[in-house]
Amino acid sequence: MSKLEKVTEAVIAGEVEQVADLTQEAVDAGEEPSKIIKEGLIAGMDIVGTRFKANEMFVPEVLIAAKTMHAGMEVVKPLLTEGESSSTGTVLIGTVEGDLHDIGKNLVIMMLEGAGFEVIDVGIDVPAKEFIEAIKEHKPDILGLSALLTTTMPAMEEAVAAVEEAGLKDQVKIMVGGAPVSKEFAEEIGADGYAPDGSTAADLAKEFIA
Ligand code: B1M
Repeated sequence: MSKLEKVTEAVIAGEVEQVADLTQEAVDAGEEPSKIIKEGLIAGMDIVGTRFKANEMFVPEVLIAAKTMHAGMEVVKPLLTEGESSSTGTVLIGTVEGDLHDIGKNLVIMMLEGAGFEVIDVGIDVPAKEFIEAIKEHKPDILGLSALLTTTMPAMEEAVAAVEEAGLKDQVKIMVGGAPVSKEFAEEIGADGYAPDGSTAADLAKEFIA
């Protein structure tokens, strides 16, 4: 089994203590941090997602796997940001109202930070008015909205509409993402862009700033 496969297996098995050592071993072996994230840690969470869907894994195991993935991320995260001397721009990001999922959002944050962005994380279950208050306070270049449930996609639309109503649309670019979200939906609700994953989100954020 390769070092990255061991990382993947540790995430699936919820080996919180082991994952940090295995991730460090992959780092020491010269694996690229982004490759460790994508082909080790995220790969594990992808399998967990598939098994959860097939009722082969259940909520407590999924939560432990997520915690395990985070423990591995803690090892790689400082390496991602290494060498980035100045901030590329500021992204304010949160999961929309009614939605408690944050694993994907946190991955997007890591990729954004890795690309040199300063990230303000406003958390989960964030109502539109809180996004507006936070935009006024922090004046980010980009607003990132995450939704993992089809039932919370309307809240994403409400957040975009609230930005327009508050007259802030010229000040921030809006990027949306999350499993049920699509490019078409992003266009429909008036967002400036859609990213299917963390690395695309970082690329899109760079395009917005350029
Ligand atoms: Co929930 N859940 N969940 N869940 N959960 C899903 C999303 C689901 C698809 C599972 C299923 O039934 N097959 C389903 C949604 C169905 C739907 O709406 N179509 C679902 C459901 C139904 C629910 C509950 C309603 C279950 C219940 O209670 N009956 C409940 C809802 C709670 C709520 O939010 N109000 C619920 C609860 C939970 C847990 C708390 C147990 C846990 C969340 C823990 C946490 O986040 N802290 C959980 C989890 C873990 C999942 C699955 C298994 C995994 C999600 C995940 O973390 N994926 C998920 C099934 C699945 O995805 N296969 C599922 C890994 C992550 C890396 O991917 O989040 O997609 P993802 O993020 C990606 C991209 O989407 C993208 O980049 C990320 C990195 O590559 N991305 C962005 C995300 N945000 C972005 C923002 C961007 C750009 C890209 O720009 C700003």
